[in-house]
Amino acid sequence: HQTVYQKDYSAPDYLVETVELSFDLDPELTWVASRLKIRSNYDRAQGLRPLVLDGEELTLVSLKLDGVELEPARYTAGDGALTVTDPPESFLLEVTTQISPKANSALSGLYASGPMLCTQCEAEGFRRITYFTDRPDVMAVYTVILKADKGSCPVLLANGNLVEKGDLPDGRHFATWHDPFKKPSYLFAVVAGDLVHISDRFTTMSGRQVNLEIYVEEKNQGKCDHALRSLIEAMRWDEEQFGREYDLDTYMVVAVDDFNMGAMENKGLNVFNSRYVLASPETATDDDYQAIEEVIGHEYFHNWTGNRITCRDWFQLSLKEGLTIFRDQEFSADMQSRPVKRIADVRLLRSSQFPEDASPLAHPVRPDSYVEINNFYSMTVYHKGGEVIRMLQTLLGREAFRAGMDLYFERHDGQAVRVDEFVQAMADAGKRDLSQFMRWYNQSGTPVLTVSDDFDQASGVYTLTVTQSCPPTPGQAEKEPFHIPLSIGLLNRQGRELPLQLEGEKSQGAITRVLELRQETQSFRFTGIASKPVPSLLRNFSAPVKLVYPYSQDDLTLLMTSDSDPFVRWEAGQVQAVQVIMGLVREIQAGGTPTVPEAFIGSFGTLLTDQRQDRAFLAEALTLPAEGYLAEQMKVIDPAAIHEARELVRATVGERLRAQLVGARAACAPKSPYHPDDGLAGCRRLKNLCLSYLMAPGSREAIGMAMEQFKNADNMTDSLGALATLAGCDCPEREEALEAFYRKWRDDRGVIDKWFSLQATSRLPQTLDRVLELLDHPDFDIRNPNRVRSLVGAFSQANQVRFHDAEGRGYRFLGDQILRLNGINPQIAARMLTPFSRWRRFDAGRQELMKKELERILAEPGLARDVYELAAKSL
Ligand code: B3K
Ligand code: ZN
Repeated sequence: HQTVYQKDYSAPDYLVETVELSFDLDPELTWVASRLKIRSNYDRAQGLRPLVLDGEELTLVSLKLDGVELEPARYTAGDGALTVTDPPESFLLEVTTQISPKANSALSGLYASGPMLCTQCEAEGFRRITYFTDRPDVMAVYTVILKADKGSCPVLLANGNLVEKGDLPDGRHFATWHDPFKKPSYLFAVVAGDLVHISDRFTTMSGRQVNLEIYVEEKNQGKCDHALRSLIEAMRWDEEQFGREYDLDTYMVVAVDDFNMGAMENKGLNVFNSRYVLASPETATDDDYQAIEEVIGHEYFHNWTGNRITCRDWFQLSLKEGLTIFRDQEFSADMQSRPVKRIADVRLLRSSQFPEDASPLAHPVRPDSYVEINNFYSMTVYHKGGEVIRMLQTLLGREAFRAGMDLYFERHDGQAVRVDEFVQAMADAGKRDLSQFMRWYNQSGTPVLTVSDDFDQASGVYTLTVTQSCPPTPGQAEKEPFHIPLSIGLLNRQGRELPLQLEGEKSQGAITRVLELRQETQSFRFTGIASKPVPSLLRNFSAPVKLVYPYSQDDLTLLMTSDSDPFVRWEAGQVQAVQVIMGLVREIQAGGTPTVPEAFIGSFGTLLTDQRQDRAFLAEALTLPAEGYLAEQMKVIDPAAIHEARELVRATVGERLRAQLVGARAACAPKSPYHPDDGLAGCRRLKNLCLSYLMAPGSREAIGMAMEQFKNADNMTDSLGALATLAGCDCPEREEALEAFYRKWRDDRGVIDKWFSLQATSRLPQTLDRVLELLDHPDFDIRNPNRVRSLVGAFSQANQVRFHDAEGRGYRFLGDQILRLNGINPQIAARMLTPFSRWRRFDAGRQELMKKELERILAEPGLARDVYELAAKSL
């Protein structure tokens, strides 16, 4: 397997101007005829270069150059490429190939999903459809003719605008589509099948009418309203916030059941994993509704950040992904509670990206090399990439940031560019030197900020000293200092915010300021301070870093109750909880009898009964740090002790604060029937959180409450909230509820996915046995990525204590499944490998066992590139 390096980039030798594709669609055997207008893009005086087109899993039927069948001596086909040895300066190439959609279990290229055929081309799937220069800097105008059986495939869709459709002999029909915008091949899409659609219209800011259409299988017609509403919200938001207007007459979204990731932003024809489209109150939770809004927004925003301006090469992936993540985060923040959204995003970053950045798979936001590009659609490229954009906004201020965005669109519309062009637009608009800031794109690892302070009573000067460091990561032993925005405030002991005046400044300062760190160590002297303040650091999580400051319990309580920044208020509570749980872990490891400190129960109770706080925020504040996040705090991870300690806290809270929890739960009981947009999602979250605390000690009374909620729920949020607690409870009601749930929902794929994951994430000791049984369940399907994620993924990534079984049975299970998936769907197989990449963080016994699995995987003959790369780099 070959490594591709960023430094080896060179411009394409040949450009394709127009593409005409004709598909004779059939699940067993599809014919693809392509006509490419090609011209050279290099200095022919320096010697002639061959035309090399990418192609995989294709059967070549015929090949013509300027209308003449090409002699065998003038080309070679095979080994991933079609090479034409001596093409003229510009010419027409006609290639006919055959492909087999039904045999395509990798779900890349053209494949069958239920009653339809659909495509996935990013990153390199187009070459599995036809021979092409399958790289994002070759942009062309496409015309596509689709022909298929009219009975089984009444709907025929491709990018752009419908030009013509009509009937053909033998019960077949055709449709012709034309996309006027130049695009890279990865944005190409085709869908054909027996589908219905719901539609609406949107009038853009300049008064153009756009048809919005969502295509689904007929049985799902009633589950599209939320996706359609979200699309309209997203279109309006992008006009208002960024002045971006949609550019085609139609915007189509298709929901498919078999999909490797969340969704795909193909020009004018998004293809979505059905879990990010379909929703009804009975079948979707509040979280599902939110995720749909987010992903619909994300793919829509790509139309400008990704499609109109795309990436020059795949090393620049974060150019579109980091930026679009940032845009979808901002969109969601505007649609719901901004602080709660920020907290959720930070939770995700810390629980998934920080561990990646500390693992053998750590890579910069802009990687230097890859073996398989699909492995780099990572938390780092996406979510750390999003934080990098957010830091630019924090450094420049909202106004200059917006001006930078405008400048970027103005300069580069229609181009394939690098991250450098984006940052340059920001630097120019903000009149700033961002050269040091580029290190965020080129250096991997999570920086650590160590803060110390000093107060001088006599002069009234408070000094904050910040030291930055970054641990070594693969290929990067030493790091240069980053340019970091550190947003801070200062509170006096009464919880009042102090004006921040740096030494030498005349005017009175604001109460929040962004300090800019550029050196390894920097000091900031604040004047006019009467007594030693408590620093409120990293407000709104202004940079993706770890912060070290020796907060006392009193400091944390003050920040929790008084800080003006909601993120810092939340974080202070999390730091307190981490300290408490880690204390218990140490006691457990020492063989003692741990008890939860009174003070912690006390402050938990105060928060629980605090009427001033917004319910959604309260639910976040009362949620204990996840086992995975706690693991990050340990030098050598002890999954059993972490689980025991965290459960002890939950059970103690459940017992000691029973009355308050019952009260808070009752106060959140709905007074009207469920509606996803009723603004009560935070209330439901808090209610279900209270139930889970009440269930932690496992009392009969609590089980009764859970069963009652399960039976009477009029929506999936409440039903699943109750069922999740029951799935974790060793009681007869557990089977009863799981069984009833299954019988009720057996025909709904999305809900059955939830049923699989609930069981896979149960902390009960017999979970692995149950997971093994579920592998043989008639509804388990190793070819369906959602099902694999809901069982294999959920168990290995969201059930730390059971996956890390000390005997290694969890590891063996995962190793088996990865090897099974390797031959079916390499992308999904590779995704499942993540838990093994963290093997060095555990004790010697577990290390040995995980290493053995990685070695077993690497020894497999015919290992896919995707799996090989991750397994090899992990070892
Ligand atoms: N751009 C796609 C991801 C494609 C992943 C290819 N392995 C979805 C998105 O980020 O919007
Ligand atoms: Zn994206």
